[in-house]
Amino acid sequence: PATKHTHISLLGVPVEEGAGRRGCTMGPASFRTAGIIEELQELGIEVNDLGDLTPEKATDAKSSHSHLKNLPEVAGWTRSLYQRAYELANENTVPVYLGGDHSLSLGSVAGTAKAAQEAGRPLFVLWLDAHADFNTFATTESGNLHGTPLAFACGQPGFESLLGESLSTCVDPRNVCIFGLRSVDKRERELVVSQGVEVCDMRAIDENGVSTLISAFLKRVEAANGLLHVSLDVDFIEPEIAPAVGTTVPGGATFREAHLVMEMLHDSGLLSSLDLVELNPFLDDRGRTARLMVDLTASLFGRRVMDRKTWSF
Ligand code: Z70
Ligand code: MN
Ligand code: MN
Ligand code: MN
Repeated sequence: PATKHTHISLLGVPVEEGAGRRGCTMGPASFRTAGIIEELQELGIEVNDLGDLTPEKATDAKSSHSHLKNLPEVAGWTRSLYQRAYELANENTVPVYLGGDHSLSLGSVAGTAKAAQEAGRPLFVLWLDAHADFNTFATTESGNLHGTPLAFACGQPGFESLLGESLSTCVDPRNVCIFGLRSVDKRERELVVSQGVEVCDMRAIDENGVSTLISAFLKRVEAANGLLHVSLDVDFIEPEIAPAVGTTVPGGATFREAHLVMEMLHDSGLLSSLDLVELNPFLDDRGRTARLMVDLTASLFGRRVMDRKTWSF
């Protein structure tokens, strides 16, 4: 039985300092230009645009790992969003965080996890991404903090300077599913495996199809009475159809696979919060990636061609 998402809150998080190249700061504006508000309203949903977040100053954020890029800036965004996501998780709304690069999720997942813990429900995270984003300050080779949010959320050590304190609530790595993986660093891969994260790489998707894999994950969420945070990185999708992303990896999800994932998420009624990240409008081709991301979001919130019927052959 599909839950009616009758209220959505949009929050722009124009962070770009976590990525290796500039441009994601224009993401929230591009989502709005591509019609995200109107397309969701069209589905009968009440949409509240909260505008764009302002980052805190976090000049105290320092690390002995000197290759980390823009740590004080990313820490400022993280602290601001951590607080805001915590508040929104306690409201009767589905927050949609418009990125911004994937370092946005350092704040959105942590704040959501804190609220879930207080509500006495486990938080599940579906990470739709070509990458694992499970590097720590010690393992990152690039120093780009958008490669770290899942490790932070799952309580890996060494992130204290981000919040200025340790994370009080972590996500159980066994409740995380990385879906669409096709690029992972060596030490990052070891961490993902040792932490028991569920990984559906592209081979698993080719062999089983998205439907079987997503169903199995959603069943686990439902059985645990869990809350579900979905983090959609543009690079989950095949770059030929979604070029507006800094780190393209060939062999991504097709148009139809991506929509099917969204439709299944909608029908499950389990979604409680969403990140739309890594859209770099500076690299887009006449807005096509922004429009695709808006269309996928509409599928996630109930747009469909026909009402679903059960086939009996
Ligand atoms: C690599 C790193 C990454 C997104 C690239 C890549 C990480 N593992 N994440 N694009 N969204 O730099 O840590
Ligand atoms: Mn709902
Ligand atoms: Mn990512
Ligand atoms: Mn990625």
